[in-house]
Amino acid sequence: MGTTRRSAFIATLVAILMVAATTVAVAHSSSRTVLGAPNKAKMKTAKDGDVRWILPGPRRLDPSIFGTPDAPLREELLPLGARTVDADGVYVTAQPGPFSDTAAPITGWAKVKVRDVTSVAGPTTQDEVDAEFVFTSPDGATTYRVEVDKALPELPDHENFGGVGLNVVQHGRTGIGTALMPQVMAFITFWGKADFYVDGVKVANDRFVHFMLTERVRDPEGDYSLAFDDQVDHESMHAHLILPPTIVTPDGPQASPVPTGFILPNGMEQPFLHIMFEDVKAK
Ligand SMILES: [Cu+2]
Repeated sequence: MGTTRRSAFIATLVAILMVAATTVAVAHSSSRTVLGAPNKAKMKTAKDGDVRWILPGPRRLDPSIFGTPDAPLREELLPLGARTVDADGVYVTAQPGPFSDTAAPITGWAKVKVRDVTSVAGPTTQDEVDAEFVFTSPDGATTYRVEVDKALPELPDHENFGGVGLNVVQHGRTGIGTALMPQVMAFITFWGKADFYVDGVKVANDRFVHFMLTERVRDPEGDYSLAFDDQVDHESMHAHLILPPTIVTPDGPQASPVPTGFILPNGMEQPFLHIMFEDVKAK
């Protein structure tokens, strides 16, 4: 091979390698970003739509996930000590919580904008959340505002897609989020850190918040009970905002009741918020 031909050969080889490298880069720029990133989504509710406050109560246990009192399944998802049989013989959680069949109508609205860049949980995230939720207490006496502008890059107990996920299946037996919710398609989901206002006064800047726009798991035309896996309505959507009794700290999430000021019939202050928005538009 002459010098000229050898040079041409090497130049061609370099060109081929560069094209190959570029193709790989375009196809997927990093192992921790979603394909086609950034992916964006938006959701907003009607101004005077159907909004409901979930009251604490037992969660009926789906036999397809948890089995029956005589033949329990999946203790890793819910220990036997956290299960009981109620006065009517129904297999339920031993403690009341945010996944009950009881709700009260309230007023409110929400708007959510997200950017999904990071694909999986890790020490940092490029995911972005810009969300605002305003709603009243069941007696209408108190107005709450929840503002979220930070996605949590990772959680100690399960995968969170870097803070924002789009079109992901979660809950049920997926291991992502509580098994007390049925398995659902979440078109938008995020875990973030929120500022929390009560009657216009900022009372916290570190509340843990989880949001999902999902397939319907409660029927607003029916009794509004929480569906089992085989009852999820795959044809329509609604949105969930949940503030568990948890704050975000530099050492990770820690237990801390939400200062709702809402006193339950037993004299206790409700320590969480679980708000449902039924009239949603998304793109
Ligand atoms: Cu969820």
